Amino acid sequence: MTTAPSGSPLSNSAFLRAARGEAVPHTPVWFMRQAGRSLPEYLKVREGVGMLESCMNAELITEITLQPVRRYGVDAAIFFSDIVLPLKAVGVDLDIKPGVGPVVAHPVRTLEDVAAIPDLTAEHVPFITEAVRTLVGELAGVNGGTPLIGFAGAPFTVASYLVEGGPSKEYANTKAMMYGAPEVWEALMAKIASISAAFLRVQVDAGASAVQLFDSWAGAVNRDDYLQYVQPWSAQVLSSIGETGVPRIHFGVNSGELLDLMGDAGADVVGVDWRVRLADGIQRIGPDRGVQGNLDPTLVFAPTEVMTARAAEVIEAGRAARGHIFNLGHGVIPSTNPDQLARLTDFVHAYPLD
Ligand code: 1CP
Repeated sequence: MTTAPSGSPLSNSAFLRAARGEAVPHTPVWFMRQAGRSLPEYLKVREGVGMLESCMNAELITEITLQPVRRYGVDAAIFFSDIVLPLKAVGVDLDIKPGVGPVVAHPVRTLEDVAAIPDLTAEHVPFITEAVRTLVGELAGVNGGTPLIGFAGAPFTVASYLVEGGPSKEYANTKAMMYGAPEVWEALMAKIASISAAFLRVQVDAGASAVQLFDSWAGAVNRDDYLQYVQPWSAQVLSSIGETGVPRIHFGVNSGELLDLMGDAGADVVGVDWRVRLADGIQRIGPDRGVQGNLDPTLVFAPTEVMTARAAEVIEAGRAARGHIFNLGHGVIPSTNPDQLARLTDFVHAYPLD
């Protein structure tokens, strides 16, 4: 339990202040998937190194996590890893294929399949502890103290890869299990909740200042199904680190219909997808939680003045929230020009809040 002591420069960073709903000197900004993807310096260090291999190498994790912080001066670093890394670490046979994503060799369909997945302990991921510790030390000296965000995948989204065997559009097998084999579904969700909670705990114990739970594909279910089959397990993950006091961000794509429920799962800050007007998102989330988001990630391909005009609208709308962390409404698109993200960061930092 290593939350930054209150009053410390780190604890006073714009990112952590906004996450707690406190006044900020400028709107804090970071970008989902800012590490990796579009950066030439990332592509260079990844040459000849597989994705999972790089996620298990503390030196590479540290370097890749720091790259966007150096380049953009963003207000937070996101730990370089993947939502399926903890599964790999406990021995699930999977790979992350370039241009595809996570691919699971033997899709999970039965209680026996679930029972064969071990629980995660810190001993499975020593490279995570080492990388987080190094990063927290390095980031303390960056821009007066830059927080590190740890992350994990939420049970529904991780389950979708395990059950489908890879990326999916309809989540048909996942939802077939959810509706048709509730005992298998519960066992699987309980297993992933335990693994994701342990993965977050390792990162927080090593010094991460905040966490984000990615339920990227939760928007595939309606409100009633979310309440019955998804939310209890995400709530379990979020509450498991509640006592550490680190802010918890919860995000899903296409989650406009679920924003209040994702907040109720136990988030301090709810990430808003770019399809939702931020003002509407704030209404749905309510006054007790902060918001993160939500510029359309394709706006970086527009002329700079169009992008910044839209960013200004997002910042203005964000003022109505209990706290606003500027971000894109989903991850950085791989073909993004890093210079546009640099301009966007500078614009958000310079935008007057008085
Ligand atoms: O800034 C960062 O990039 C931090 C590291 C990070 C994060 C936070 C990676 C590295 N992945 C993630 C989270 C993640 N992984 C999510 C949630 C965020 C989101 O919605 O974008 C999801 C759904 C995944 C699964 C995943 N891993 C996909 C999506 C596949 C699909 O279903 O469409 C993909 C393409 C990956 C591979 C991956 N993860 C990360 C990188 C840099 C890559 C590319 C792999 C490569 O370079 O070979």
